[in-house]
This record gives sequence, structure tokens and C-alpha cells, in this order.
Amino acid sequence: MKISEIHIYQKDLPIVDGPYTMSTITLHSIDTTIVKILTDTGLTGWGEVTPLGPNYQPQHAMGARAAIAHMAPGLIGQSCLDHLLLRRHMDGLLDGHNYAKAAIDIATMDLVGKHHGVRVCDLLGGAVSERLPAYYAVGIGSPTDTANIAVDKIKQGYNRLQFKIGGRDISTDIEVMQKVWETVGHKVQLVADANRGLTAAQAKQFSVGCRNIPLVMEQPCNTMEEVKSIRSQVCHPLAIDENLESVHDVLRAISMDVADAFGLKITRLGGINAMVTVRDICEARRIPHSMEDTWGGDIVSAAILHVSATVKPELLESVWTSGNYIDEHYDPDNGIAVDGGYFEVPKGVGLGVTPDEGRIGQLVASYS
Ligand code: 0XW
Ligand code: MG
Repeated sequence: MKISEIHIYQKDLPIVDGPYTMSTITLHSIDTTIVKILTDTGLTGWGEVTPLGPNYQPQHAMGARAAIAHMAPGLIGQSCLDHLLLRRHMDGLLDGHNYAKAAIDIATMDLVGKHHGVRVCDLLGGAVSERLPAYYAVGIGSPTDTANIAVDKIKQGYNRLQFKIGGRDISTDIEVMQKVWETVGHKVQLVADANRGLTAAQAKQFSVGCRNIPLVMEQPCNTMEEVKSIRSQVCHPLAIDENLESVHDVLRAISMDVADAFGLKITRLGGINAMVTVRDICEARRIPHSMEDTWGGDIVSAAILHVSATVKPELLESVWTSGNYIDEHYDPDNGIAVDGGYFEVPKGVGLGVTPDEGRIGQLVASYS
């Protein structure tokens, strides 16, 4: 089975009940890139990558499309049954740019699953879970509004809630978390995610101010070195997320003993197969981790669920997709969204989603 055509689409994803506010960015709509790969056997595979705006991390939507456009001519005629050889071929065409390569990797695995008549998770060692715990991410807000959202999300069945902090007076973040704790307390796992927005001093101040709350501090500071510097001075477990841009970074984080858990984003790491490598490293070192991505629609969301289905349950902290923040599913019959606090792993072969081509935005480039 060889690649015969590659088509690149662009679509804006308006944020339902937006804007989505984090320590460093506020977003109203997010630009996604969808890749459609056709093969000489008549199969179609789908991939997607959705950077979270141009300054969340060193990735951006136009950069993804430019990277894919650069590689596409060199991918025509390549076998898509050999994902490792294809990734090495992509590395020979373009150094780095894991996030752009992820869209190709996801489409490739969709095709391999369809070729063999199995789901993607069945290609990754097998699903141990068909129902996956979801978490909800609550944007920056006031103490009362945030606590009210927490109450509502717990009623919807979530048992893990992430609260964005940073980008304002740290005492306000402490006030928000104390209000949430007072309102919902022991009913749910609590995470405070600064998305790199705190200084080491602010992170220590936040931990002291919330020492009565059993929360996880996620990516408090900008670099692994800063997170490492506070690790022995805070009274909360630490998770890192944005610092993990590659398998190398995961190995470096482990060698530095920088955190207690990881937040893993599938496209940032390089796609399904890179995420599986990190899954196995985390299993070997018994490191709990969440499975997620920056943003995106049903295609990347399905990819997240298929890898998540194979994670050892005791290490799977939770799963996040943007399915509940977007206003339209690509696949009207198998859209990916949380139901009662859980995701169901797609049942169809490949990714298990079939985008309606009227819902995937505009065609911006084609290669054959
Ligand atoms: C909550 N998320 C998975 C959604 C946004 O991409 C940010 C991210 C996070 O955990 O930082
Ligand atoms: Mg995070």
C-alpha cells in the first residue's frame, strides 16, 4: 500500500462558550490542519494537527501546513504500511517539526488499521480499556464563577478537573483554588495548571497558599530547570506538560527527576507512534500521565483515545480532547466527546471516524 495523493485542508474551530483563557493566551477560535492521504489500494487515511495558537509553544498552524507541504512531494510513492520507515523518511526530508509529522503519522495509522481491518488501538498492543476517564479544563476566572463551573462539571460526571492559573496576582489563583476546595473539595481530583506562567517564587507561594488542598501543580514554571528548582520546596506533586516536546525531552525529564507525572500531547510528541514510545517508557518507570493534545477535532481526538485505550489503567491519570469545546464534529455519526465523564474508544477500523468532507474546511494544497 503506497501513498498516491496527499491533500491539506484548513479549518477554523470556534470555541464554544469561549474564550479559552490560560496564563499566557486567550483564544476564541483555533486554526486546524487536516490531512487526507489516498493510497494506490483505494484507501483513505485522515490526520490532523492543531497548534494552540502561535505563541503557546514553538508551533503554529501555518508552520504545520508549510512543513507538510514541504514533505508531501517526497512522500508520494512511499509505503504507508511501514510507519517507522516513513517517519525516518520524513526526518530525512525535514528535521524536527514533530507536530507537523504527527498529522502524517496519524493518517498513516488510520490507513494501516483499515488495510488490516482492525482499530488503531489493536495495532498498538491492544486495548485494555474501552471507557476512558476524562478531565475538564477550566479557564482563568473568578473564584465564584470557577467554583460554579466545578459544581456543574462534577454533576456531568467528571472526576478530575484542571484549573488554569497564572498571568495574574498569584493571591487570586490561591483564592480561586480555596473557593473550589471549599465548594467541591474531596469530590474530585484537582489540578492547577499554569502552562509555564509562574515564576519559581510564585509557584512556591501558590503551594504554600494551597497547602491544605491535595492538588497537583501542572507545569508551574517555564522550564524543567525551574520546575526542578522548586521540587523540594513545594508541598504538592508536580506534573510537566509543555516541556515534553519529544521523546528526548521525556528521557531528560526522567533523568532530571523533575516531576511526579507527565501531561502528554500526541501531536507535540510526533504522533501515535511517538506517543506509544513514551507510553512504554512511562510504564517502565511507573510514571502516571495524562493523554491529550493541544486542540483539534474528531481525527486527532480519536488518535488520542486509541493510544489511551492501551495505557496501563493505573498509570492513566486522565484523557482530554477538545470535543466538548468545538461546535461541529467532522464525523456526524461518530463524533468524539465526553459522556458522563468518560470517553468511549471508537469501534470502527482505523481511527473509527469518517469525516464528512463538507465539514473539514477548505482544501489548501494537493500533491500526487
Ligand atoms: C487542557 N489542555 C489539554 C487543553 C489546552 O491545549 C491546554 C492543555 C493543557 O493541559 O495545558
Ligand atoms: Mg497542561
